[in-house]
Amino acid sequence: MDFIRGEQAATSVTRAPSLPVYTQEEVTKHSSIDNGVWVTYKGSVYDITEFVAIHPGGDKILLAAGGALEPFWALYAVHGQDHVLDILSEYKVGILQPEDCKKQEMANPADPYSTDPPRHPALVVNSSKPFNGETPPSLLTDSYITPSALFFKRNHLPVPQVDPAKYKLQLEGLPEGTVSLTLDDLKSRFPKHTVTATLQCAGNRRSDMNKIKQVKGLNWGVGAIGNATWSGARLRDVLSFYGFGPEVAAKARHVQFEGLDQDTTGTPYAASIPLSKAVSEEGDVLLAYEMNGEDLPADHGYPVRVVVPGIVGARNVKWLGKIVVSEEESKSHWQQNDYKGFSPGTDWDTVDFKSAPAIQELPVQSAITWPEEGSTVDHSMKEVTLKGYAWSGGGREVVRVDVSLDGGKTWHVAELQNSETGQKPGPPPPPGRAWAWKLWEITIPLPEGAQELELVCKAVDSSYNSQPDTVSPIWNLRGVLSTAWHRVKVKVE
Ligand SMILES: Nc1nc2c(c(=O)[nH]1)N[C@H]1C(S)=C(S)[C@@H](COP(=O)(O)O)O[C@H]1N2
Ligand SMILES: [Mo]
Repeated sequence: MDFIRGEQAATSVTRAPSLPVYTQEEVTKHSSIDNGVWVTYKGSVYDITEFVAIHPGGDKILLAAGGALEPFWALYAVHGQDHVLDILSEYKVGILQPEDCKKQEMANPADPYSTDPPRHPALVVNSSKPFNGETPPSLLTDSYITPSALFFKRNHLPVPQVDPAKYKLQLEGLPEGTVSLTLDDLKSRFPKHTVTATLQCAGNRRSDMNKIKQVKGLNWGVGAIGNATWSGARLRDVLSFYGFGPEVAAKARHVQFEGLDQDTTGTPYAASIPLSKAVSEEGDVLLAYEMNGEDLPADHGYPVRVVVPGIVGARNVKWLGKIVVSEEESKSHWQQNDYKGFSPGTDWDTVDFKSAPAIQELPVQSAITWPEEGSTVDHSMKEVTLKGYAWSGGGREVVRVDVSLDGGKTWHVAELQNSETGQKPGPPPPPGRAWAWKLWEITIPLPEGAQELELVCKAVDSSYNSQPDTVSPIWNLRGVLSTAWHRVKVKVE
């Protein structure tokens, strides 16, 4: 597809002789005069100065100023879509001199995703470069612990190749100065601690928001969530070992994490969490080297990732390269200009990312995984069985899941499962430390004569928070925090 589009772009260039021809040098020059932003793509020259302010990916676009878009779009393959090319075409101002085109082609790096690991074919792929895939709903609730191969994968960049023998974890901001740890240090110096925790992407169920009005982001269904056991060193043990104490605590407010995955300019994926969460004994934050009893898989952060139970997926930094104890939040794009919530009335022209806090603890969430949207329920069975999951952020336990077959007019209480053994219910988690989801199930008699059912679920957490009934009032331009009652329509035949 990309190839075909490329051909078309090239053809239209030759048919538009009226456009001026620029050299690479001229394009670069235009990007420095009056702060204009010119770029090239497949032989055409674009003046995108006015587009910069409304670019969904923020200032990142400035990195391409004066040069070719290709290496960036190879990294952020979400751009390879017709509507993106349509937008770009509006800004076309000329064509690039053929000689410079050739030079560019030769300079373009090979596919940075060629070393990504193989993935399970059952994953529903949202984007392949970077790889983003979710667990199909019906598989999601088949086991309390999500098998690693089927666990959703959310990558912003190519998966970095890390040699465990050469792996070094840097630690900054402590009295000891900069410390460097090997994988062996991490495993041998600190007790191994295991936590069962659910990880959910801020964009889980974004597709429900897209149905109301288009949002920017991967079109996740209900499967950008999973539950795993994670083992590793406690972050607080590591910080204390290297001198964290009241003196540091008096000043520092955040702990920043940097990944080893980098964009074309060498900028890593990064995020931060509040210091209090990082060092609290009840916080259970791990520098995890195992997932479900095995080495972390490549997609999930091999050899070490941070697991921050109860906190949005984005802060659970994978392929961890650096930890910084700091007075400030991470300066990264993902901490500052993404993963924040806004009013439904805020659009890309008015949004001010500085005005909203970074998402940390997630609100209460639940979804129906069975039956699936549009499926048919057998009338002769006289009853219908529904399955799903429920989870809340910040260690708040899900205490109840309500289910309706009639769009929310009448309600039934589902049975909750919170352990591997399928005990209903298993032993309760310590208060404030309910990191893992609950699966739920319920069998309800079919209403007389119904031909269609609107199945609904909603969960209540230990703070008696519940989910909003509709999407519109929580719609936001980035499509995060999509937690309205989950509704699934099925036919009865
Ligand atoms: N280094 C790094 N860490 C990262 C990411 C990333 O792209 N790079 N993605 C984040 C996001 S947005 C999510 S939702 C989770 C997903 O974790 P998973 O792929 O193990 O499911 O990882 C987070 N940590
Ligand atoms: Mo995410």
